Formats: sequence, C-alpha cells, structure tokens
Amino acid sequence: MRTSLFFLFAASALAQTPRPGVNYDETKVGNDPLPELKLTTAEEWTSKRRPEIFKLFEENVYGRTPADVGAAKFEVTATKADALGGLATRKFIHISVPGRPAWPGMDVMLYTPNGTKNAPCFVGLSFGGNHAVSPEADVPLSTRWMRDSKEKGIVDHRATEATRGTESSRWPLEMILKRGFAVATAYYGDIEPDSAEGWKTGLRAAVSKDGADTVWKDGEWGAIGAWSWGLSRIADYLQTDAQVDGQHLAVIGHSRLGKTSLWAGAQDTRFGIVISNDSGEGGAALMRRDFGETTAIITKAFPHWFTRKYTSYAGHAAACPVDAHMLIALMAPRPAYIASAAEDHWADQKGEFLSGKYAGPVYALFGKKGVGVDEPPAIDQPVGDFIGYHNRTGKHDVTDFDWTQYLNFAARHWAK
Ligand code: GTR
Repeated sequence: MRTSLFFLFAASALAQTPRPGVNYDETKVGNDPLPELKLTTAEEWTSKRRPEIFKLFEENVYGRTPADVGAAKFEVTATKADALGGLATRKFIHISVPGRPAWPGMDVMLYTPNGTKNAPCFVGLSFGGNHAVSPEADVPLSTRWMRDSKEKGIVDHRATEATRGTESSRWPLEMILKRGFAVATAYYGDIEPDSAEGWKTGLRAAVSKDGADTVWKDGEWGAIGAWSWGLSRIADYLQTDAQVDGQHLAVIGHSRLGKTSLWAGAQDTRFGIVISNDSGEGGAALMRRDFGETTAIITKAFPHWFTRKYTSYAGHAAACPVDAHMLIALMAPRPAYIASAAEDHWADQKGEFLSGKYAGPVYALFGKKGVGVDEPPAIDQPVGDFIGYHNRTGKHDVTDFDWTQYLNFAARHWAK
C-alpha cells in the first residue's frame, strides 16, 4: 500500500515536472478575493462598467493600442483555386501600413472551403509561420526572425525546409474546411519578433516616435497588444473578401497566442467568438491563484509581452485591480471558449475554469448561460453554453479534440 502510494505520488510529480518554488498544491493557492464585477444591468455593463474594466486591462496588463497606427493596405499576392487537393482556395495577402514603412508587414494565409460561399472564418496567429501550418509544399518559407530550434529546424534564426508542416497538427485544415469554415493565419513574428528586444524591429518601434530608442511607460502596449492589433487587421481584410463571411469571425490562439486572442477579442467585438487554448497566466487563468506559472514568473521571463505596469504585480497579484474573470467578461455576451489540458498544470487548469465560471454573472445580465456547472468537469467532458470549457487529456498543445469542440461550438452558435 505504502509503495504504491509512493509510486503514484512520484509518477504524478514527474508528470508535473515541478520547478523549484512553483506551487502545485491546491491547498496552497491562497484565497485573495477577486475584484468585484459590480453588476447592475446589461445596459450599464455595456455603457459604463465594461469600458471601466477594459481601461483597467489597458493600464495594468496589456497596454493601450495606439489609435494612430494608420490605415492598413491589403494586397492579394497569390491565389490557388485547387489547394489541398481541391478542397479549398488558398490566398496570400500582404498587409502593410503605408504610413509606417519601418514595419515590414505581415503575410496572411487564407483557406476558404470550395463550394461554400461566405464561409465563417477562424482567425489565429501561428508560432512557426504559414509554411509550418500548411502541409502544402508550395507555401513560401517565412524569411523572418524565429527563435532557434534544432528540433523544429530553425537555424540562425531562420526557417529551413525542415520546418514545413511542423505546426500542422495544431491546424487541422482539412477537418476545419470540411465543416464549411475558412481559416486565416499569419506568423506572429511578422508583427513583432518574440524576444525581449524584438519590438525594435517590429510594429511597436515603427509606430513609436522614438523608434527603437523608445523607453516604454506604464500603460503603453506590449507584444501581446501588437500581436492583437495584427489579428484585427486580418479581420479588416476578411471583411472585404467575398469568400468569407466577415460577420462571423472567431479568433483563436494557443498559449501566449491564447492570451493574444483574448486581448484581441476584448478590443475588437467583430470577433464574434473568442477562443483561448491553454492560455494560462496572463490569459484565462486567475492571477490571484498561486498555482503553476504566476505573475512573478511570467513578468520575469516575458516582461515584453505586457505593459510595464504589469511587472509591478510580481508577487502582488492581489494588488492588480483586475483578474482573468473580468477579461472573459469583456467578451460578453459573445460566446467564448476556454480550453485546458490535463497535463498542463503550468497553465493552471482550475484557474482557467474559474475565470469562465466567475464571468458567468455578466453573461447572465444578458440572459445567457455561461459554463453552466460549478465544479471543473471531468477530463474530456466539454461543458457550457455561451462560455465553453474543457480539460482535454494530454499536454500543452492544440489537438483535434480541441478543434472538434471549437467547431461544434461555432456551428452551434452560428447555425444559420
Ligand atoms: C511559456 C509561458 C506560458 C505560455 C507558453 C507558450 O513559457 O510560461 O505563459 O505562454 O510559454 O506560449 O507556449
């Protein structure tokens, strides 16, 4: 009995790959109360409380997106009518801002299902670029800066042929297209390279009057803000493309790009569905819970993702005037989906569930049901009405199981 208990403990500890000083004990998560939503009516939420909370997220977490970035320009650079064996039309669209020539622009890859006019569309950034998302060998290799990775074939900060398709399991294009949805994606590093100094060659420096000499202040945008801006420009283009139903755009992202899809969804209500896949700390996970990654850890490793002020909450999460339930509430009454993975303790699955649960009262103001349950559901058991949630078997990743739920969720909410 004793041996088997010890074995069980050792096995689960291994699965969690504990780092020193990181808490994985549910009895030690703390009990700081969440900031209050202060609910009155749906009208007052929309006209008063939502804007207040939105501003708090700008000031304390992600920073303000400058209003004067300038108008974007769209150029369709290639079209292939028989992509993926005839299943889809594939287009590349170069998005630039003529008034900001220092920003090299972004290359969007759009797949629309052949035979479906006006397809609803999933919009999301990728970690590896369009050639990593697509299984098709004629997709141009990204030429932009990437983090070196032997395993993924990124050498001297550039993609090689070996990187083709390395992200395709996270983007099951056939499955999505066969259900009648379009997919639009771009490499997040096109907008801003993801490193401490990446902003100097990205959009933020191009927009700031001090360029690469900018000293970022509290309330000014971080990388997540810049990436989110990119998602909105993709939405701008999609609303001009006759093959896409520009009124039905779902924004999706994984991990740091899940934090990004949430912030994009908060800022841009054209995203009618907002999906967070394993977004964790700084995303859907409640920051007041000390479980897995914390504000202290994330602001030390990735301060450039956030506005400068956010770093001041390292070790003082309870001092922050917002928490993740308020971020989810910013989506209301639009449908939102939060996903966790059972081995992804780093992202704090329960904290991700609870942000959905505690956003529920805002949805209720609009007469909508949220996650619909009080306790986290069993593994692989999706729940929820206007706030979807599941905790899938396996590790930090995007899988067909995740996509199946997102497709079902979108099909249910957007049934014509
Ligand atoms: C981790 C980070 C997480 C998550 C993840 C990812 O290193 O601690 O917050 O964003 O990266 O984006 O894959």
